[in-house]
Amino acid sequence: MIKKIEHIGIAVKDIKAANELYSKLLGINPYKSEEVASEMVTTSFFKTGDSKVELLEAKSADSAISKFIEKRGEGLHHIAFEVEDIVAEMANLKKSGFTLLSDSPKRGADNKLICFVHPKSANGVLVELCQEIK
Ligand code: CMX
Repeated sequence: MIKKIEHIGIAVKDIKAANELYSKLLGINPYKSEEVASEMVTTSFFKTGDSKVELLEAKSADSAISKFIEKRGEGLHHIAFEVEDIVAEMANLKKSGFTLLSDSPKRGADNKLICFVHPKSANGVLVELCQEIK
C-alpha cells in the first residue's frame, strides 16, 4: 500500500548553488546532505510538510543523474512513494507488468530501502518506492 509521496527528486548540476537557490525558494535550509556511493550521487534534503524535496548531483559520469542531465537537462528526476512493505509492493507491481530496475530493494539515501520502476513502464515518470529502515 502506498502511504504518501515521500519525496520528489530534482537533478542538478551544482548542488551547492542549488542548495542556496532552494533555500531561498522554500524559505528553509536543507536538513541533511548525504553521499550515496552506490548511486554515485550527492544528495540534499529539504522538509516540505509531510514530504521532502531531494536535490541530486552526480559524482561520476557513469551516474544515472549525469546521463539524465546530458539527455534532458536539469529538472524533475523522480517521484518517490513511501510504502509499508517494499518487498510485497515490488512483487505486486511486477505481477501487474511494471518493469522494476532491481530484483531486490537497495539501500538509498536518508535511511531508506529503495527500488525504481522504469519510466517507460510508468508514463515517462521514474517512480521510486521507499521504505524507512527501522
Ligand atoms: N525520468 C523520465 N524518463 C527518463 C528518466 C527519468 N528520470 N531517466 C531516463 N529516462 C528516459 C530517457 O530519456 C530515455 O527516453 P527515450 O528513449 O525516449 O530517449 C529512456 O528513459 C532511456 O532509458 P534507458 O535506455 O533504460 O537508459 P538510461 O541509461 O537513460 O537509464 C534508467 C534510465 C531510468 C534505467 C536509469 O536512470 C536508472 O537506472 N535509474 C534508477 C537509479 C537512479 O536514478 N539513481 C539516481 C538517484 C538515486 C537516489 O535517489 O539516491
